[in-house]
Amino acid sequence: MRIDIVTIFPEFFDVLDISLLGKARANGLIELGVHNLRDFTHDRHNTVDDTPAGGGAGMVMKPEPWGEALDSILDAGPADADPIIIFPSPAGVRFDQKMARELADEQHIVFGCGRYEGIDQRVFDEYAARGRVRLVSLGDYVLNGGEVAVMAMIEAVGRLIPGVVGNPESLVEESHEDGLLEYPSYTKPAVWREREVPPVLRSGDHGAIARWRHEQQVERTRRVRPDLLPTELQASEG
Ligand code: 6GU
Repeated sequence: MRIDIVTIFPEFFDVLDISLLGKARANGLIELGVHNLRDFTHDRHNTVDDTPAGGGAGMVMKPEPWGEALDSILDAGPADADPIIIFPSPAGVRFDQKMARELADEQHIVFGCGRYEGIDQRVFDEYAARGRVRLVSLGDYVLNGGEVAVMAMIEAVGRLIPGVVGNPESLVEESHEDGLLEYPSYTKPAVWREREVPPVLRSGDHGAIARWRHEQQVERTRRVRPDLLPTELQASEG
């Protein structure tokens, strides 16, 4: 997969050199390009923002640098990859595990990190007319810019690309993969500060362990995220 990021803070993404994603880049599973939006300006001050049309507080990102940056990335991208452009925005559709799975199948993702009060609407309209554009939000709160959100999305998507996570089985039993939150995990010692590992987990009875874990998943989901419960599990089990 090819990932391009447009940002006024390219250093933000230096951490993608390390950890699982860094290894995936070294292995060639992920190809990453980080582009400084200011490199696509032509004035002495590398201006990327201007006052809002119609007045109001804050500044809006100018369309011209965005157009030049995105054109150059799309022209240089893999041939017939049908790129998808994602603009992180609190006004976007909610990012979730389903979207992460869908994005893991893409060949070329371009992330456009906005700052200030946003990007001139014509940038979205221009690229939506030419291809696939999505505004995507992490949740119902406001970040100063898209960089942290893009980092989260890259991590969620990157680990789903085949070969990135060493043991693919570790991907299936985690929160959100089956629509429920994950069950609690324990390791040795059997007793720590008088707190015991639940005896069923030491029973060797794989059927009982699987049932216990499922019950824990349902109970935890009902307690902290009842909105996630499938309807057949929503009635109390008594
Ligand atoms: Cl994707 N961007 C910004 N700026 N704020 C957010 C967000 C994204 N998701 C939640 N808050």
